[in-house]
Amino acid sequence: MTSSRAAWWQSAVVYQIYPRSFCDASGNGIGDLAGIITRLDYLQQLGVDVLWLSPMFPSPQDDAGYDISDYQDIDPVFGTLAEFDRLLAELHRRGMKLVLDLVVNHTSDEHPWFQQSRSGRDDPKRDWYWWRGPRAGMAAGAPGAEPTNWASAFSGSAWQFDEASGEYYLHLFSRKQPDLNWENPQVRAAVYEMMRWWLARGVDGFRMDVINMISKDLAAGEFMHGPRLHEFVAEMHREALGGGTELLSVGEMPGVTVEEARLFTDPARAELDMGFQFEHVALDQGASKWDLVPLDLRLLKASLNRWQVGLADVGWNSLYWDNHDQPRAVSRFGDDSPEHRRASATCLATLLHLHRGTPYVYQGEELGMANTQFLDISAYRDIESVNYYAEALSLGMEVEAVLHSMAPRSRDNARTPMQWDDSSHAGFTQGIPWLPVNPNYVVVNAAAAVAEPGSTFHHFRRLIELRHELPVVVEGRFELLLPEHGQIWALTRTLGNQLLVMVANCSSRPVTVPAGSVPDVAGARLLLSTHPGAASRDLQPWESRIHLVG
Ligand code: TEU
Repeated sequence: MTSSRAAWWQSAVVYQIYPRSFCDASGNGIGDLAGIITRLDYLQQLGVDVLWLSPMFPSPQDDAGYDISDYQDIDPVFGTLAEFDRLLAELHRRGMKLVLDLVVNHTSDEHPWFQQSRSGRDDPKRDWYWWRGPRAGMAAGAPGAEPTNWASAFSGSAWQFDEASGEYYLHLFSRKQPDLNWENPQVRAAVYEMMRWWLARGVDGFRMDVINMISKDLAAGEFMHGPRLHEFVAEMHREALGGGTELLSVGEMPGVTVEEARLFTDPARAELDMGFQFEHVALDQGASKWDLVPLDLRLLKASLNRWQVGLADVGWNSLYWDNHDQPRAVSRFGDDSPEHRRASATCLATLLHLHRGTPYVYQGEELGMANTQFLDISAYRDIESVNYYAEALSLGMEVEAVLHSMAPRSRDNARTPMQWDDSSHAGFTQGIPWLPVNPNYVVVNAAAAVAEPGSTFHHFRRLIELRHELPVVVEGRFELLLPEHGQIWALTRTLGNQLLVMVANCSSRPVTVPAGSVPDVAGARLLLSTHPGAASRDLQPWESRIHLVG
């Protein structure tokens, strides 16, 4: 129960399903909606409130479904609209909600809108996308004649030359993902109409893909946070979200600052409920995600603290380690060795879920699923990785060095099939999985975790219960303790006369909490711990404890 002040999604936990890799009922090796339906009791047992479904719309799958060719249907590989309706009904029957992935910064180049736009300079839909001629004084199609020097997130130029018209179209991601021109009111109206169509079908909100890219300023060289961004998002809220206060809207915003996030999530501005920021998932990289940099725990603590302080009085945080774009948290921020995998996965969950904001659990995170093994480039499927490999080799980098930097960062780490049990292919499919299952499935799987009371699964379940039971977890004022400690992550949450104290050893070495550095919890109620002996100041590797005082 939470006080009436808190919106329902502030005490909710969201579970992200990447449908391609969750559960395959058809036996074709690709996850599907029917497979998801068979696993809803598992999710209900975990206790999550909302399902965020990554795109299941018709798509050529150039970017694993984030290249949509029809916003109002289901790709046959995932099922049918009737199966979608059944999934939605089964979720609602269990008191759970469904949030769709809204990818409207761009469409697939196979979407009819783009097919028309590309058909000729005079087509009425030409201006639904960003078309520009060559740079002044250069021949169309000549090297370096692209309208701007923008690079695609998936390597190469962000401009694709179209021979037929002698113009270029913008694609911040793959060349099969042309950017929609949100300056055009017809584009915005079509998006809002589509959103209302899904809301009328009963969905409960949207996760908005790269929503901070929809306003661009080519003259200023800006493709993020353009001059009309808040205008567009506020208009979207009015036209497609303002209807129900029960709806959840979360915007994915690479590069967003705390100041910007305050504007987006200030309820008085009626824009978004919350946003995904990327500061903490960029601390272990240099010039690019492939430039590996050791992670200093103090920087990670300071980053999450900056967002806690920044949104303490207005707005709301999303809390995440993992999603379909990020490597597995236990491998990246924890220790995925057989000795420490479970404890570190549990420790990371404890400290994340005790921050102020809405936690997001990515499929398999509740099991401590880890990064997989890539032996060579043929093991990769993700366009971002495959394109990077080709680009790096074309620049003369050594194959071994490129594969070394790819293995821990590739998005494919998050896209290996969900590990259900220790049967073949981890019970994900009766066919051949589209991406091999992590070989550790024989030990790391849902069946074993659910059966074992002290498993990571049951720890996540207990963390979710605490959020549902204690307003101090949802609303309590956050304070980071021991900011400079290189192993201990300690924090308090305060609400009225209740003080919640969490300490965690974020290392694979024992550590002792410095005397007097955290509130005395002698006689306090131990809410959750991962190791016996929660009274001493000694913490075992990856040990976490939560006490409630008062
Ligand atoms: O991701 C946007 C984004 O910033 C990612 O490209 C991220 O920076 C990168 O994957 C880190 O490796 C969204 C979707 O989540 C992603 O799956 C899509 O590929 C992308 O937009 C284009 O739709």
